[in-house]
Amino acid sequence: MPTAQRPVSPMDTTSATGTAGAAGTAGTAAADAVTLEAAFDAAVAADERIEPRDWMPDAYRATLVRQIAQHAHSEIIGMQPEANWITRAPSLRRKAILMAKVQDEAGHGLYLYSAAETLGASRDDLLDKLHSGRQKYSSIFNYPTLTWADVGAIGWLVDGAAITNQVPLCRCSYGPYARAMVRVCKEESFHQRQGYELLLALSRGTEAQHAMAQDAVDRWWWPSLMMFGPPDAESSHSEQSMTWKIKRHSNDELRQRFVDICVPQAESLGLTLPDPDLKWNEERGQHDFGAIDWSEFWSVLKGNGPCNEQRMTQRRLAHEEGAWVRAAAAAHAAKHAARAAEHSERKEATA
Ligand code: FAQ
Repeated sequence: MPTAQRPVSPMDTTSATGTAGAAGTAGTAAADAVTLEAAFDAAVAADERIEPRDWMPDAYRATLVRQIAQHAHSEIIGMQPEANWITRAPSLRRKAILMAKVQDEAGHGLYLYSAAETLGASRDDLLDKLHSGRQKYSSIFNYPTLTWADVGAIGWLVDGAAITNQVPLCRCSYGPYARAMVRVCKEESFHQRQGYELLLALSRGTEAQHAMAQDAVDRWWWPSLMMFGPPDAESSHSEQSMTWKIKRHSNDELRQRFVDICVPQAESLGLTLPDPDLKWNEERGQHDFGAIDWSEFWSVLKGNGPCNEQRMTQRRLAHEEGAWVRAAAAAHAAKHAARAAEHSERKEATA
């Protein structure tokens, strides 16, 4: 059923069925809810996109706002670890690339906040929840960038993991999120390649440069695997999110896919992945890999990672320091709206 024929959002539910108007008994309201839910389920089952004007269950909306907000927060907090190296990039070329990449991450945050707004969320409220610790951002950004090689490891591994997770999100059932992901993935692909190329240059450089690249990979490998979220058995949202086709694959499936992609790439880089248990399993047609330290993951989520405090302090400061930009943009928009209104009034008067 095309989107246009589906029941529309809560504000318009009376027009959706034509029966729950002023008279609206409890019985008809319940019947309407069943109809609305059935239409939603049928659309999801048929792989159709749910659009902002469509009716959707409250829990579907809340799940999307939670995930999209967490994703948006990750993008803007994720600017910090790499921004740390912009002033110290070893060449103008590397500096230009890194600046473009960090700006892209800001842009991803903006697309994602806009996608959350289509669900009725307010950007101010989401940022407030981030700043007060009521919403999360990705665990990965609580690790420090100690050397220049970390910029390469983030590009190769962190952006690589992000792409593995986000390509299936291009088929997410919620239209605005899926469409935002298409552009984000194109940019992440550039990010992943620049990281790989940076690490390759270091790996093929002097002995000290090679060691620096290896050290960065050693530190970023396990946190990158944690990015995919807890094991399926401990993932509270996966089952429902997969039924709703928000998520298309489980956390463990995507993590396995990422490991299988990285192994040959590490070989080409001339670097080793820091896992003695990593080996090809002929029977499964996939790599076996060692146990992930989930206690570290949960501890980082609780705020005890190496950089949680620093990241949040910096984020709150950036928000405070940006207050004048938001005020100026709002004043500019108000001035334009007033001028446009004045213009159309004058046009009407002279017509
Ligand atoms: N970090 O039930 P599940 C990037 C939480 S973007 C922190 O499995 P779900 C680009 C989860 O929220 C990186 N928390 O959850 C870039 C839940 O807690 P809650 C961000 C995590 O949602 C590169 C609880 O654990 N990407 O890197 C994490 O079904 C370089 C139970 O988990 C996205 O956000 C974690 N890693 O699956 C930027 C992608 N994992 O909310 C700058 C979109 C789980 O109940 C530089 N998100 N939790 O309190 C997703 O695909 C999903 O949300 C998952 C988690 C897969 C992350």
